[in-house]
Amino acid sequence: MSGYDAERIQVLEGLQAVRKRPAMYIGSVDSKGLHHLVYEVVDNSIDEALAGHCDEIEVVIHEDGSVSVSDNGRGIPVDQHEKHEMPAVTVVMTVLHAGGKFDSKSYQISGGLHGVGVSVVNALSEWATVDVRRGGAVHEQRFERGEPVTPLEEVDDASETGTQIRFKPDGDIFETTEFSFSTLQGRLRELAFLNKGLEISLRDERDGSEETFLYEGGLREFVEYLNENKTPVHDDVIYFEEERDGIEIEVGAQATDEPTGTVHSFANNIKTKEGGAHLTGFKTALTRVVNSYAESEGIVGESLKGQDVREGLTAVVSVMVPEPQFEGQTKTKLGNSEVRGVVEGVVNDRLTTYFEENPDAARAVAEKAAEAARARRAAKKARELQRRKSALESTALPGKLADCQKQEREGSELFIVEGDSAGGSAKQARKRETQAILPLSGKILNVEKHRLDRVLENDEIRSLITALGCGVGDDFDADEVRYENIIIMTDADVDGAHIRTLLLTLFYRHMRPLLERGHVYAAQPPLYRVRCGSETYDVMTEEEREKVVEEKCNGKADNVQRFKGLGEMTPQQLWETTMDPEGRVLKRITVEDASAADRMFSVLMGDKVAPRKQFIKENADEAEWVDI
Ligand code: 0RA
Repeated sequence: MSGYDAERIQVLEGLQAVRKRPAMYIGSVDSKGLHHLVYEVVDNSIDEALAGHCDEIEVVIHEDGSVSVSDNGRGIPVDQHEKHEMPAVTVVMTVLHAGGKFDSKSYQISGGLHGVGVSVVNALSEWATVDVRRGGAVHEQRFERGEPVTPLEEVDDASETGTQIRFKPDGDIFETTEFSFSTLQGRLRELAFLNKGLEISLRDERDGSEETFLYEGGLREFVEYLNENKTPVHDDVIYFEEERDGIEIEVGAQATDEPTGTVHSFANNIKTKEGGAHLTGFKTALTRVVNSYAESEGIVGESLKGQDVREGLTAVVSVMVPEPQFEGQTKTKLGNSEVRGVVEGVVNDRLTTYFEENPDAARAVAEKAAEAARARRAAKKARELQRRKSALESTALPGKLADCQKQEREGSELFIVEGDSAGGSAKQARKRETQAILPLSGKILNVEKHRLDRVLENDEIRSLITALGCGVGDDFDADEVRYENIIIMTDADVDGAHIRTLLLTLFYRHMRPLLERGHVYAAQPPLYRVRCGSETYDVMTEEEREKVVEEKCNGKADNVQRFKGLGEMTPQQLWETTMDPEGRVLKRITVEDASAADRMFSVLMGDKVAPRKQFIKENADEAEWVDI
């Protein structure tokens, strides 16, 4: 087999692979994928423009459904390619990954689905042609489904240089082959903003519509365009560009009176929807520079957050990075970590200078941010107020509460029960007239063990506050409490200890008068039930159990049952041992008990690790539920 035949087989295999799995190369075969074909070809001309050899690109939608992309660059080389034994332009048109991805041009566009190469477009086209104006002649070649059907031929004389690639997408591959003027218009306009001085025109021969984009002002004009229907709070767009450490950075920004703002970011002409290193660097520097300006001018007392500074701001950040790494779900997040610091440094320096030279813009941006900060704080206050108010005023009792029939406080009791299963038993066991049951889900409390103000946001705890009816914190009024006895009924295990500590801390910090007036109790469910003949004895501790067996059963009980938890008791047992006012044992919780719980809570939930470890060592039993 000659080298030529081997080469031909390789090319055919490559084209077949693309046609077999087109989505792997262009993302999809819907309208989005279809338009990607155009962007792929345009990207090659933009590369030629970035190299400084091209300033005009023309895109035409033809009547036959094909699209052509022409540029006035140097023209793709037409001389024989040594390795591939065919003209270089034929290599670019037919060999996968040739002419882009793997050679290291200064700013290759190889993010996401871009940069797969013109050969992929060719493979997915019913037909394609390339015309290279170079060396005084027009060189032309035609392809069908990616395969050359003519040799590269000189078809005319040419005085200028340039490349035109025209292709008709294959209807066997694409769901739709109809190009949209407005879709192409949007991306081409964006590319013209991003590449200042580059003229990009779009013509639709189906209806004669036409538009040309050329922006000498780059991102300055992009921001003006974005703010066209908004009200800027300063006249000029903040603008600068700089190359540092091999990275080109261009920024345009202008504050408006809008309630929201947007920072658009791009890397190597690709819109980085997921942001990345360049966006982070920009935001950090922006926040810092506006803060230091506001401070030096006495504009704010408190510091401005990033969100304050960006409120109403329209900004575009564009970077050109030699070897961009695109990450994230949609490969639209710039991963190159070195870019962050470079962008931050450039924006720091240039924005500081800009503010010194343009005090009107600086003042407008800083005052707008200060205004945003004031509004943010006021909104937060209002939310907090509303939250407290609704916690206090909410008259609807929580759905999980099984209230008692008695309306008066005197003689009524609320059992706060750990877990829905024990709650269910308690609801069956209770004396409806005077006893109310509120089950608390242990799991929910366990995940909320961080800060007490967060605990107050917990739905279970809010239910409790509503059931008690006496408010919390500043709104607390002990006279409003709906029950005479508040009985915490938890298991004698780690989770029970956690919930008890949390509840006692809540009472201690936010409803202390309830403790002072003696309203709060802990139920004392027994650990063992000892049977001896017709007698049963419920006991709280192992010592007690031994004593009962020794003294009441003459050393030998008929049966000893260990209660593992409240949920394991029958409603009858729960009533007899824990809830029946005649037989139960309650422990009244004093302020001192609750204060101990509060201290434990503080030590265990606080930021300091050393006292926490010490405390856990000393109180291994009670503190078992804490992660260190
Ligand atoms: C490689 C080398 C040279 C030009 C190009 C690529 C080129 C590719 C495309 C694709 C679309 N338009 C293009 N324009 C140029 C030129 C090398 C030289 O002349 O020295």
